[in-house]
Amino acid sequence: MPWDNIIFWIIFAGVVVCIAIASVIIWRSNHRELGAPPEAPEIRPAVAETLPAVVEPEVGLEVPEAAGTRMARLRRRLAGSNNALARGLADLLARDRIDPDTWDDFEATLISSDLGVGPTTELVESLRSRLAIDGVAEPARARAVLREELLRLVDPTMDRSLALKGTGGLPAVVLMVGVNGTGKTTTCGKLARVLVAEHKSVLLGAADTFRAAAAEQLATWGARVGVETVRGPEGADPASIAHEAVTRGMRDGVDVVLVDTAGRLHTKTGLMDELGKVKRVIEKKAPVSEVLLVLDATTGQNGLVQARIFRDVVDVSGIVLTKLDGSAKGGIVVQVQRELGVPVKLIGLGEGVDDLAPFDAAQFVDGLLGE
Ligand SMILES: Nc1nc2c(ncn2[C@@H]2O[C@H](COP(=O)(O)OP(=O)(O)OP(=O)(O)O)[C@@H](O)[C@H]2O)c(=O)[nH]1
Ligand SMILES: [Mg+2]
Repeated sequence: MPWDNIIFWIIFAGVVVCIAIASVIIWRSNHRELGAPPEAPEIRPAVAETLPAVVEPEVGLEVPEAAGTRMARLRRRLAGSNNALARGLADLLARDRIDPDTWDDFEATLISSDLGVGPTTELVESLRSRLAIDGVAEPARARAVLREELLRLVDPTMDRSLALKGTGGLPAVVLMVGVNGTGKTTTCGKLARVLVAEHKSVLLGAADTFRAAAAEQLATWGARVGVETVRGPEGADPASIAHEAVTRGMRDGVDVVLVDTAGRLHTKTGLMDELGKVKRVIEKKAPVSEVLLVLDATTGQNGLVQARIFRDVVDVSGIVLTKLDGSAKGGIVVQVQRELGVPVKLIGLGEGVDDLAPFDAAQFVDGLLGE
């Protein structure tokens, strides 16, 4: 009996062990088929090493949109934003015969787009005489005539290049001026981005010391494009911040110093004097290459009054016309250029980082004509 029992238990134990071993083997092979990694610690460091390279672009500097696609997008937006004017032009072009009422409507459309009474009268008169001679039976011909006349008003002969080469090894200094909320700080940021993309070294100067948030806003733009910002405490003398920025720019050998200033009403003589002082103080260190007056395209005629006073105080060298994306008043380009004798050099077509474009007369007119 004992021997029988012992043999039985030995066989039983053997069977149990075999079943257990077989189970483990089957479980492990199934587990591998499901894709769970076997113990392979050597793979983990490799994965860990590649991780930051993948994440880096998300936290790194932004890469500007390619110039071609940017211009195409901005042209579309410009065409869309000048709907009223484009519709008026299309309406005119669609007719076989233009009666006096149509001319009146067309004139009203041009004036409401802020082209101004003088340029509107000029345009209508030259169109009337040219179309009377040529006839409007051929819409493509009428369109070409209209394009020519509009282009002449916008004046493609003006030099719209930005002076961004400093003289005698000094940085170029750009001073951004204008009334409140026109888009000065945003334009500084967008312009810095364009310049960085062109491999220029840039320094920002926060000479808007009215609000602490103003310097913060500029510094945030700077951080986005990898550019340093010189800033001072709230209430500091804006001229001394501008001076400090240019001094630092000279010391560091940067190509361009962009100086943002506080928005100020052109009617406040104290603030306008302060702006004059900012410019004079900078000029003790380096010539100011560009004084850009930032005008909001949606403010219409009031922009012209501002423009005259700013021109007298700081000798404006170029206009930046912002918010053209939300405005059917593209005609202001013509008026402001005539009024000041200064070209529109840049246009803002949105709040996005890439929504700044050099002004191009032909593209602008094609935008108006809805091309
Ligand atoms: N739609 C549109 N909005 C713009 C454009 N440019 C600037 N803005 C917006 O206008 C507002 C004012 O812009 P800022 O750059 O702060 O204007 P600012 O002239 O520096 O203002 P102050 O410093 O207060 O005088 C912001 O909300 C900008 O996003 C543009 O071209 N199109
Ligand atoms: Mg500002």
